[in-house]
Amino acid sequence: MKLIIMRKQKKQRIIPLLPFVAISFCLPLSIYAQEKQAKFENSISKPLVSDMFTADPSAHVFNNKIYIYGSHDIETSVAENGSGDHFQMKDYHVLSMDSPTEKVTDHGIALAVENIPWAGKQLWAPDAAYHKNTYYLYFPLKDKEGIFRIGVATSRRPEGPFKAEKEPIKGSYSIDPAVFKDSDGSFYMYFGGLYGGQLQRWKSGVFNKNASDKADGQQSEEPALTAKVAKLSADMKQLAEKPKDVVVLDEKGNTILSGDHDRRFFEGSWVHKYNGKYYFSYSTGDTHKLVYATGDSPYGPFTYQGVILLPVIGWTTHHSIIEFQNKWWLYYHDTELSEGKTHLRNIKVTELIYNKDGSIKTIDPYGKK
Ligand code: FUB
Repeated sequence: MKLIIMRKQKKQRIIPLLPFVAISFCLPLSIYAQEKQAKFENSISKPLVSDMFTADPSAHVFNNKIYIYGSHDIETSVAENGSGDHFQMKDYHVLSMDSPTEKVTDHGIALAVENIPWAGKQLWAPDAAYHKNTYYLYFPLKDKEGIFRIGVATSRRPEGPFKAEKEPIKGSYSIDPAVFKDSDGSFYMYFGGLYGGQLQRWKSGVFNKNASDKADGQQSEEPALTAKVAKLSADMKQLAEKPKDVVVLDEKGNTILSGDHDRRFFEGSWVHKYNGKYYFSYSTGDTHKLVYATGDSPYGPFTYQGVILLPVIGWTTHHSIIEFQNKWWLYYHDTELSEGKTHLRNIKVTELIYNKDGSIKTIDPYGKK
């Protein structure tokens, strides 16, 4: 009898506990959702475009207007993985603004994957440049073998439409081209990205199709794999030299190591010049920061300085920096419109402020008071 009562009590104790167990499994999720919502409410800026998903904004000032060359994110049935296979973008739209605070004009499709003769799939973060009456759109795309290459397309107008060259840029690989025009008129292309961006597969100089996408392919004490830089040819359609490493040093002059995920290069290069110094900025990928390093030459070496933008909600972070009417602006993205879907992002803009010593004030994307 005693035994039966005890069993009954145990059962009763378990049954009332069930809802609490269920709630506590759901709780972390709903707390996370609430935290996310609260962060978005505290956003320092709102999505610039809300009728489509946009990302990876490369902003430029052409003819006194701001033109934004970025990714056009889309829904996909491809599952999310560490190689970024769910980023299945198929075209680019060029956007323009009369000033960073005014409304955005969407100029429609500027280039689509079906119009690129060498295309496989996945149009990732592009950039653009202007030289001698022609606008150049540089874009990463997997070729028919699934290897990321960088292509170039041209137009007489900043908003396109752009016509792609028949072949990718010779000797190009990996992702995220960023083209910088120096004060002497030379153009440099920076590129590269880890994991799905395939940079670690090129470690030996040739593509290693068996290397893993999920790791840097490096020991943590080795110098980190880093972005590449090469001067562009006079016709803007080729690399004029073999790409060199963009070396980032720490405060003691040592190369940043592969294990230093808070500071090592991951993807999303951008270069701008301020008071005669070259600023190389990039995403740290799996630690989700935008950081920068400064140097005295477009080739570097660059010395790590600090964080420009704290992590946004979403996995990727990607930016550009421009000067417009004597103020500096940071274009970036987060996932406010899709409430956190990593591959459905929206571009934003906020002012970038320098301290007197040329350092950049760190921005908290959700730091609205
Ligand atoms: O948009 C696809 C990829 O995500 C870009 O190429 C990376 O920079 C990251 O933002």
